[in-house]
Amino acid sequence: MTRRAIPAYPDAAGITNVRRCALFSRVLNVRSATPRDLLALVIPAAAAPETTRRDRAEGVCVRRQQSSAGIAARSPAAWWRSGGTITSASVAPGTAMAVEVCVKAAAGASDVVGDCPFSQRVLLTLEEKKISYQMKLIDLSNKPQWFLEISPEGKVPVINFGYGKWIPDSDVITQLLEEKYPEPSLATPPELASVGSKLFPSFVKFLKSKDSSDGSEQALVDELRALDSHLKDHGPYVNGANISAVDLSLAPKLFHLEVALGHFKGWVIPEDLSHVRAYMELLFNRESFVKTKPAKEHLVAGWAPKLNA
Ligand SMILES: N[C@@H](CCC(=O)N[C@@H](CS)C(=O)NCC(=O)O)C(=O)O
Repeated sequence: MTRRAIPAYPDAAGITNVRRCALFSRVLNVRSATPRDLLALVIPAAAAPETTRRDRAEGVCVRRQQSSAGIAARSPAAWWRSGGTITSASVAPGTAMAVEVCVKAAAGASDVVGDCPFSQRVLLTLEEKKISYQMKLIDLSNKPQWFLEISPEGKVPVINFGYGKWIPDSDVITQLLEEKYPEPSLATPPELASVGSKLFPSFVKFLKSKDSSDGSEQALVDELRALDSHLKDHGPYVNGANISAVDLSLAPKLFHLEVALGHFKGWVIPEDLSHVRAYMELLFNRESFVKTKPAKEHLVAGWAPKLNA
């Protein structure tokens, strides 16, 4: 099928082409609307009522140009080739637009989630806020062209709130989720937002280290000890009784730390760091975590090539 851009045309409703494509894509559950998709969506109402049953079910109203020749008399393809245009599209009030999120697929198993802590952080936030979403798994070793178009840096996670614009970066995404879906609140007080922020780089340095005297193990233990001490005074979560955004950022990283260091170095978190250990157990047993975590073997497979790089 040849893909063709939706033609520019005057739009009384002032809806941009980007938004219109997003609407069609949403209705059709496809990445981007194609001529055929549009025809399938727009034309079925042979008697030319302006909305199709599917449009109405989805709360999307598509209006066709009432062209001189009369759409009903033409085949959809002929209509499109002759430059048939869609004059406006709008979303009915109250229509919930689907949230779509692209996350990393497991290496060698493109139908399950992979080992990206940033992707899992976003999934955790969606789960904890009980936002329904469509997950798209991206094989980062073989990125599809459509993915590179929506994520030019080729990175996951990226999210789309239903209006066609794809937004990258887990920091930005989780902040937007908090703004758009304030309940339940996952806001972390600013003074606690950086608790544990050096854990991940310290873990990666130690994991990759081939020199046992380079201090990387001690640096990691120091970071864990600082977190332990914070949790001892303020726990069980970083902000006390309730989970918040900073915990959802730390949870996947601590999971990577535990699984990867256990596998590659036979290393475990020192026993005296009991608050960190209890914290991890609490996080890893949450329904949201169980639902979004990568399998241990995929996590290990994801790290293996990086250790020999
Ligand atoms: N700062 C970004 C980091 C995202 C990131 O580095 N994602 C990795 C996967 S975990 C990625 O997409 N890498 C591209 C690649 O491997 O080709 C965020 O927080 O979302």
